[in-house]
Parts: sequence; structure tokens; C-alpha cells
Amino acid sequence: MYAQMVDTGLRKLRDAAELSPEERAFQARIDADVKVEPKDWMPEAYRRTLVRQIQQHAHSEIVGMLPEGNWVTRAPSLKRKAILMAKIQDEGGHGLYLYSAAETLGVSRDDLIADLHAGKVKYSSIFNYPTLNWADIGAIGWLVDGAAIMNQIPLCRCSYGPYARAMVRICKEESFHQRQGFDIMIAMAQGTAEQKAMAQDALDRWWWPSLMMFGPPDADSVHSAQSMQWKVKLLSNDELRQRFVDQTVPQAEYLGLAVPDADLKWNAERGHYDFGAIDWSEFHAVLKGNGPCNRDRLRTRVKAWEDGEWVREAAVAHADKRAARAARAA
Ligand code: BYC
Repeated sequence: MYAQMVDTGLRKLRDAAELSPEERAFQARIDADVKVEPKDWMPEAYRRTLVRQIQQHAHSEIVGMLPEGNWVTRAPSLKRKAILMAKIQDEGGHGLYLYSAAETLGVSRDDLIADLHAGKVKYSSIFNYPTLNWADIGAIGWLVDGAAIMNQIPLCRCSYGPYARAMVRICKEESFHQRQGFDIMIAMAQGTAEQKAMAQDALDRWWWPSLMMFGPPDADSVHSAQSMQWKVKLLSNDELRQRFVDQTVPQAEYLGLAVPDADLKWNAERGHYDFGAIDWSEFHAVLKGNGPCNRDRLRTRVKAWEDGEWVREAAVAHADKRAARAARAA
């Protein structure tokens, strides 16, 4: 149990004997499921791991608003438009809870956002794919939010208190998002032949990128061993991916849609679906900035930040004036 990695980026865990007394006590608290709180002592690598993961997660929520925002003005009805706007607003809120959780670790939101805009840190690969038709909005809710929930429900039990608590509300909202996506897919799959074809096309394009959301295979995951030791991650990338496939294939069958994988097959012995090989070269290309929409997503985020500068400055000036007025009155 008492083993830690020498450095994040290496896969070798240290033996208990190699840990300092503080590190041993820290790991013992984690093993006993005691939450770590901001003012508690923590190994510097634990803090860095959390800042990395939480900020990647926060950036994903904010960038994740963009592919959906593309469809607000083209939603097929007022009801669908209102629902989509509420969902996108929820994603913005998730980003804010997560930036706040990261700030408890001694970093500033402005610095995290500057790193995103400079391309120094990642956000989820999935948001570098385009939304080409309305069925894509259904597929995002069904598959992308479905994958997100699969990954994030266990994070409600992760070792860092502020992150775990933020995840509780996020997961509740994500589960509505998943249902609204499935509702769109039902409407389209049961609609005209043309609508059903759009739903199938969306599933064909979003299936494999959704499986990539869970990250590289366990054997290639540089951070998993240490993150699981620290309960920053509760389940491995491959375990979560398998759970997602097992949960989603029957849903596709219910919709009457075909999962685009010739090797997909129920394995009674394992009690799981076997599925085909993932094209990891595509995943790595997207991570390197060469996905279909990487440049566009960052350009849009930077522009939104710059366009909003006067609002942030006005809010600070207003707060300063109020504080000065209150000080004069006191
Ligand atoms: N995309 O050692 P590994 C959402 C990176 S939000 C991009 O396995 P780890 C949603 C990884 O960061 C979705 N990068 O890493 C929002 C690492 O690079 P760095 C986001 C990826 O951290 C709005 C390297 O590959 N969810 O769902 O142990 C609307 C090696 O990987 C990806 C979260 O952030 C990827 N897919 O595991 C709807 C949840 N996968 O950092 C939905 C919290 C891996 O060394 N995060 N990388 O430069 C996690 O659970 C984990 O961080 C991951 C990766 C499973 C994502």
C-alpha cells in the first residue's frame, strides 16, 4: 500500500521505506479515506497532480461550451433551444466550480487561463471535433456527457475535498445533460429516414473520439499509478472505458443504431463487450494540436477572453468604489 511515484511522469512507485515520515502519514490518511483539505500538509507532487487534472477538467468544461454554442441559433424548436442554452450555461458553471477548486491549491484562475491560451496545458480531446448537424448535439449529450459521468462519478469520492465536493453537483447536472442528449437521439432515431440517417452519422463520428476521452490505455498512462495511489483517480482509464462501452451498446440497440465497430461482440465469459482497436495515432494528433478544430477552439476562447476584458475591469472598478464608499461611511 505504501508506495509512491518518484515523480509524476514516471511509472515506478516508491516503497514505503523510501517515503519521508510526512509522506507515510499522508498516504495512511488517504488509505483510510480521510479527505485532504486545502490547509493540510500535502506532498508537492500531489498538489501539482491535482492542479494539472483539475485545470484540464475546468478548461474542458469551458471549451466544451463551444461546439454546442454553434447550434444555439439553429436548434430546431424554441424548447430545444432553451434546453441547449441551459446546458451550455451549466458547463460554464462547472468550469467555475473547478477553477475555484484549483485556486484552493494556491494557483490563480488568471494564470491557469493564460496557460490554456498559450497552449501549455490540455483540455479534453473530444472538444476538437466539429458539430456538423443537429444530431451531433444529441450525440454529445448521450456519448460525451455519458463518458464524462462515467469518469466523474468516482471522482466524487476522490481524496481532495474541494474537488470531490465540486464533482457532486457537476455529476447531477451532467446526468440531466446525458438524458437530454439521449432524448434528442430518440426523437431523431424514431423520426424520418433522413433524421435516422443523421443520428447514425453522428454516432459514427462521435463513437471513437468518445472512447478516447478516457485517456491512453493503462499500460501507456503515465499518471495513473500514482494518481490511483493518491485516490486522485479511483478507476483506471481502461476500466472506465469498458464500463462505458458496456453501458452504451444496449442504448444504441434501443435506438436501433449500429455502433461503428465490426469487432464489437458480447463476451459471456468476461461478462463484458469486446471491442475493436482504438486508433491512438488520431488521439495523439489531436493532443498535439492537430485535431479538426484545435486552432479554432483556442482562437475563439482567446477572443472571448479579450472581448470580456472591459467587463472584468468594470466589475473590479465597481467593487473598489463600493469598498471605498463603505470605508468612508464607517
Ligand atoms: N484529452 O497519464 P494519463 C467533460 C492526457 S470534461 C486530452 O492517462 P491522467 C465535459 C493527460 O492529461 C472532460 N488529454 O493522464 C465537459 C496526460 O497529459 P499531461 C474532461 C488527455 O490525468 C463539457 C496524458 O494524456 N474530464 O467531460 O491520469 C461537456 C497522459 O494521460 C486525455 C476530466 O478532465 C484526453 N481525453 O488521466 C460535456 C476528468 N486523456 O497532463 C462533457 C478528470 C489523457 O501529462 N480527469 N490526456 O500533459 C481525468 O480523469 C484524467 O485526467 C484523465 C487522464 C482520465 C482525463
